[in-house]
Amino acid sequence: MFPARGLANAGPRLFCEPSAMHWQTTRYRIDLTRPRVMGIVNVTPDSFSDGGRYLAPSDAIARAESLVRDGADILDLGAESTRPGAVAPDTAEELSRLMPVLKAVLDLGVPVSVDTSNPEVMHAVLDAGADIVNDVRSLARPGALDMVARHPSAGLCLMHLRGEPATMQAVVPDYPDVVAEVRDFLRSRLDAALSAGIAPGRIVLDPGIGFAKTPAHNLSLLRRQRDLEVLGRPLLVGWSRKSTLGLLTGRPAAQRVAASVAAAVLAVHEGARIVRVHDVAETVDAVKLWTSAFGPHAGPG
Ligand code: HH2
Repeated sequence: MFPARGLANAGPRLFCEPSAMHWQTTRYRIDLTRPRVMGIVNVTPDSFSDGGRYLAPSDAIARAESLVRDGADILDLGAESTRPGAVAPDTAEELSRLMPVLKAVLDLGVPVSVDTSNPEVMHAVLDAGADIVNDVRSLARPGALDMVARHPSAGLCLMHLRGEPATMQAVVPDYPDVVAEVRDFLRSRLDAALSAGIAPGRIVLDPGIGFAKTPAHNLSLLRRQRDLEVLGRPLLVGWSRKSTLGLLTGRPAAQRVAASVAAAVLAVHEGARIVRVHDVAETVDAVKLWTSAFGPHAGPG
């Protein structure tokens, strides 16, 4: 299980000069000195913004190929919608959605993340060569922590969530200080991962925009995003098409591109190293502007 993979497979795009800031994943050591764009592929019937569009493997693979052409640095495949009220697939269903797509997109030359909370699914996708486990439940399910810890190098994203996605917005979430709660939660999940033997360089952290949070909470997390830097790990942030942007603009999910791109750039400006997005081409262009002005090779003055 989990053959060790050399880093020689890594595509040149993600292999820049050595630097202090990297994300170790199964096949790739991702340089985070410039911000990275993670493109979303939802192999689901019910995702909040694109449910049903990529449920057929051929459609999901074509979507992944098009996101890579658009400049995605990382792909994130998900087979369970976290939309409130969504019905979770069982293990067999989640795997039958994921595996044909995963096997094909592993050849696209970019790291492939799988968005799952199910330890049996983690086992299967890591065995098949997935580079990253992205778990919105922060490896809370029994066996999940050990499953990732057993792998020698897979990357891991731990995200803040209170409760369960299906019911998280049923009561208005209430935090005395949302940023402090997110920070403390992520610190405790980071500690659990480190104690299980997962090397720190494999881990990135995510404040969980829209997960059991009001628009005001999400905006506080953007304004004070730098408070999370004390955790010492890179931040991955996902604002793409989320309902806070709908509330602010009055637009349905498919028309939130401009707000999503603006949120991604603001998150990068406040220190995010990876942004998880649906609209890759637009975000890549915007992040290029940010990188030219503020990135490691930006001019003086
Ligand atoms: N958001 C969603 C799903 N997974 N993972 C991380 N790390 N961060 C996020 O913000 C995040 C996530 C929800 O977005 P989407 O995948 O488009 O919708 P759905 O869960 O309905 O498939």
